[in-house]
Amino acid sequence: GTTTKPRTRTRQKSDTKVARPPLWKVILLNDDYTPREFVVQVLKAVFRLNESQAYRVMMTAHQKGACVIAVYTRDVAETKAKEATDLGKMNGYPLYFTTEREE
Ligand code: NFA
Repeated sequence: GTTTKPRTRTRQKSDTKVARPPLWKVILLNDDYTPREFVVQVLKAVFRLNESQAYRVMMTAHQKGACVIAVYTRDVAETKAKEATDLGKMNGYPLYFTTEREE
């Protein structure tokens, strides 16, 4: 006879979960040689920080050894860390940015 197609229940809006990608921190490490003003310029150029944000991040790394700049998806975090580190290298400085997965 006539067959009917099994039908799963309509998904309710209340069942919907949006997947958020893991976030990665970009961290500025202190060193003894890179000029403070150069660090500030790199933070403004690569991470789009304004002058006061960049100055505070630079001084925190200077005083504490490291400072989280911002969080991004893994690809963006790794690309920005490399671009910023390369800007230091191109200018003869040991400036270093690393990435770390957020908990
Ligand atoms: N410590 C560096 C100096 O005294 C400045 C600096 C800050 C370098 C933050 C790297 C990161 N010139």
